[in-house]
Amino acid sequence: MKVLFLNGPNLNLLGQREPEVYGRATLADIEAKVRERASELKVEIGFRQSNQEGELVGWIQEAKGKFDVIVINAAAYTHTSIALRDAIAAVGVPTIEIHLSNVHAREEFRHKSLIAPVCCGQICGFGQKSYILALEASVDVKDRVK
Ligand code: CA2
Repeated sequence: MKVLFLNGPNLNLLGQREPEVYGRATLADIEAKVRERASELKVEIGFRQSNQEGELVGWIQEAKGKFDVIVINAAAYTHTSIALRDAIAAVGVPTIEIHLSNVHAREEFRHKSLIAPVCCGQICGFGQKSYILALEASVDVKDRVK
């Protein structure tokens, strides 16, 4: 089984600023934790980050036939991107939306996710554990037909 983790804009800055919101772990630290748990679960992992919406769209399209599940922290594009939503809907790969912070307890503009309706579910508010919870959930959603 193969799971593709996609990370959106500014997540490459994790660990450097706003530790009270996003924690002190860097994205590389999170990737290492995900890989550790994935090897216990015997899951293969792809782990990528981009600040470009189009690059994320490309990776979602390429995931078809190569990955069983996509886990995406689309960061700010969660709240703005019809392109990401359309790509997730088009490829039919079961997709889990994740966030480090509890977006529903923050500013109102973060309450709306354009990708949530085309995802299997959303995990938010658990810091880096959101990534591990999504990995564990991936095992259950992998055979879902979209
Ligand atoms: O909580 C999350 O994981 C978010 O996806 C993070 C996004 C935010 O726009 C979403 O509403 C919720 C922001 C990622 C930016 O990360 C930074 C990391 C360090 C310093 C500044 C920004």
